[in-house]
Amino acid sequence: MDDKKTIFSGIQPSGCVTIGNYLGALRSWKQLQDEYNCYFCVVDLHAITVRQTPAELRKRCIDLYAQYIACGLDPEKNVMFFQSHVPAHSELSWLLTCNSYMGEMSRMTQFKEKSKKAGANVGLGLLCYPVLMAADILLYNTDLVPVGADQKQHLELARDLAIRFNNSYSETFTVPEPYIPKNGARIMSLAEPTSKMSKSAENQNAFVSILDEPDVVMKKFARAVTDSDNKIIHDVQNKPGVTNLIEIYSACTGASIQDIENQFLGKGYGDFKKAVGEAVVETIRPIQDNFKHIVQDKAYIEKCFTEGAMKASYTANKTLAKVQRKMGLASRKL
Ligand code: AQP
Repeated sequence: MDDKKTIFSGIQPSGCVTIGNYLGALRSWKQLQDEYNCYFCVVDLHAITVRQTPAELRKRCIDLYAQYIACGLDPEKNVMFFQSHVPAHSELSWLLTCNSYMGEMSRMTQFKEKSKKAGANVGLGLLCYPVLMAADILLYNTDLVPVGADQKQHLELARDLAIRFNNSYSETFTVPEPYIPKNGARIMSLAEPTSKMSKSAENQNAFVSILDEPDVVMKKFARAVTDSDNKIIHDVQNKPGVTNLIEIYSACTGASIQDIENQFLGKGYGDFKKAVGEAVVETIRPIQDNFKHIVQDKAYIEKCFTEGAMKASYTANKTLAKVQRKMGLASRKL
């Protein structure tokens, strides 16, 4: 193997990729693929921590894989696969679960938030999900994990589990570091701009998917929640809606915040929302064109994810065997 560092990242097939996932994650992954050994996974086992409709999930998994390719990730350069096709993820997850504590799991902010929404019957998967995420990362001797602010706590847990295991059973895992992309934006909901944009939001106007038609994109931006003072100024505390639109515009056009404020000085929200919508439409247009072609070629997608799973399994099984041996399980002879 070469001396490139290893990166692991993934997206849940819990909906169509949003401009949040794209501008915050996928776009920067594309820039990493020449410099690093990258594992890009469709984390389907994470999506089932909340109940899914099977036929819809199956379609979303394939579509998400095609969206990875459409966004510029190259299956030849990267190892791209479905998490459930590499059983070592589930197996290592159990071994790590046996080295995890209830206290640390129930303290996770995302668990607290998602379990509130789940009501009386909180699924165990929601609690254990960060251990599965740790397994995803640790199987590949990952050096760096590109994460948004929302995932930092889970990465910290992966680091803790790696260090705990290394201390208990001798040096085994690489302890991963967070990778903060240079131009990674955090995109907020268009309906509730103090919460992040999520692909599984119930309100369809809260997010823009990378496959939304131009007229849908324009309508969603026209309806985006702002405020009443009609000034295009970046102010997270007092003007979260307008600030979010400025950041989206900046992420799509490359213009600085200062330049955007100057450009729209004296203009109203109507003009600005139209400009943001148009910038987003132009950003996602080439992805949509690519997607339309790729998604039709089922045989190509299948070949890519099968080869990806084979490559991933090779490294993952080596790590898993090491962990099983160190924990005292009898060597597998098949
Ligand atoms: N709004 C966002 N802004 C910037 N980055 C974001 N990411 C997600 N939302 C934003 C980044 O996308 C990657 C994959 O996320 P994920 O699908 O694994 O889970 P998530 O973070 O929970 O994304 P969603 O869209 O909010 O999914 P649901 O609705 O299922 O919970 C991560 O790198 C994340 O930081």
